[in-house]
Amino acid sequence: LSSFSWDDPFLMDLQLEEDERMIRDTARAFAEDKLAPRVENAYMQEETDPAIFAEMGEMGLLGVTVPEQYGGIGAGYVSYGLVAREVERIDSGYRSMMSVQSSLVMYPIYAYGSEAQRMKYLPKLASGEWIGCFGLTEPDAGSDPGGMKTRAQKIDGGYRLTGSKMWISNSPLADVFVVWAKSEAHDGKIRGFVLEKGMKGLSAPKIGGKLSLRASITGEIVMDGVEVGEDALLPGVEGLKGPFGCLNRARYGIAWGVMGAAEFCWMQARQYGLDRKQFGKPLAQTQLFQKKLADMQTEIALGTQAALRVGRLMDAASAAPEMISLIKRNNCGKALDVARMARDMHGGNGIQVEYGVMRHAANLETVNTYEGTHDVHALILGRAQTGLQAFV
Ligand code: TGC
Ligand code: FAD
Repeated sequence: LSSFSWDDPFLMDLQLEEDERMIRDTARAFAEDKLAPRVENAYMQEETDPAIFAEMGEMGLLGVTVPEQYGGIGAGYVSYGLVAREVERIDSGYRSMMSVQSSLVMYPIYAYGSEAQRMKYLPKLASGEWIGCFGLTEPDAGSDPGGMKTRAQKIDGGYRLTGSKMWISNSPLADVFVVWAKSEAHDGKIRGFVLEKGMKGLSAPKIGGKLSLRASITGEIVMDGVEVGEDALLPGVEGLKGPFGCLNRARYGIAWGVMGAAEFCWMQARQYGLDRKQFGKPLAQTQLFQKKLADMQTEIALGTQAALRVGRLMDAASAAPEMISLIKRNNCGKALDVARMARDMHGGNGIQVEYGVMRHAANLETVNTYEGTHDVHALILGRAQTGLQAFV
């Protein structure tokens, strides 16, 4: 038997290909150099620096799975997951910015768009020159997106869109809006449209006052009779499987990303326990502290290993959506537990911004809720094993 690597219990490093390690290391260096120095201020001031998109684009971190001819780097889903983990190690909000752009804006344009749409949008989204957002959720349709009210009415040469979207990451900064609407010309089926900043009737006010994900801007999308041409319709998909096809990718990335946030909290808690003495000995020398560290290590090791397994299956085109529900739900819930535990293990210091653990815990509340809540993913898994639909 070989010796144990406490910080890489199942030797994840050895399970990665050389190019995957390189992409991971690039993402880690970028996250440490460019994102870490900004995050405290961004979080405290609730400010998002739009320059981050171009900086990510320059490093090839936007749309990593998109082929090179459209500006991506044509890498696999394991690489995409590794990027998410490194970015979210700094902040879930930064990973949110990256994953919306990659999985929820570039992916649908690539997978469902015309060649003209791909050529027009993908290179500028990959470079970060353009910022994208994805509008599915509405004020009265969150877990149940099929209940959306946004309508696309047929007009001469195109469509008129009316409705409003709520809780949309990146929207106040966005140049490109992928929105989902029920289209009268397609028997009321859900279709995707690509809108652009500056269109008459389109606005995206910021939602302020968030106590979570404060480094990532969130807004509404208001469509007051926005008129678009036929070329705004995504021709390749109809029905809820359109947005869900994108969400499969983004949820998978989240399963990796939250493990990065959890690892940060675990490392911080371990170091704090080694440095801080109470009752004449390091906190890390107490049984309760060590039990918490063991729980963190175990959940993170199992969660990352499961994410890698699903990533390999995605790269082999053999992953099922339910597998993604399982890892999105489990890894978010476990990361939230780890972050809350790390906050507690820091005592009073745990509430201070400079230790980072409470910021991560607060962020993970959102991540546990968006892209399908913890309970909604339980219902997806419950349906898969009973054949019984519990949503309605
Ligand atoms: P249901 O009857 O189950 O399915 C309707 C149609 O959709 C298809 N489908 C899928 N296709 C591909 N992948 C999946 N994962 C799919 N899930 C469903 C299904 O086959 C069917 O197709 P067809 O052709 O037969 O019509 O739909 P339902 O209305 O009963 O939905 C149930 C439920 C709860 C599972 C679903 O609505 C759900 O997942 N709700 C959660 C909503 C959600 O995830 N919203 C995310 C909004 S975007 C976001 O949060 C971005 S944050 C990003 C960031 O900042 O990082
Ligand atoms: P609800 O659906 O009202 O759920 C409230 C509670 O009820 C939850 O606990 C839920 O689990 C539970 N519940 C719901 N239905 C059932 C049921 N059938 N059985 C049992 N329990 C149930 N959306 C986008 O489209 N694009 C984005 O970019 C985006 N970014 C976001 C960024 C942030 C910061 C946040 C907070 C949200 C974002 N969202 C985005 C929206 C997000 O996806 C929704 O908030 C999420 O899907 C939940 O919907 P809801 O908030 O309407 O909650």
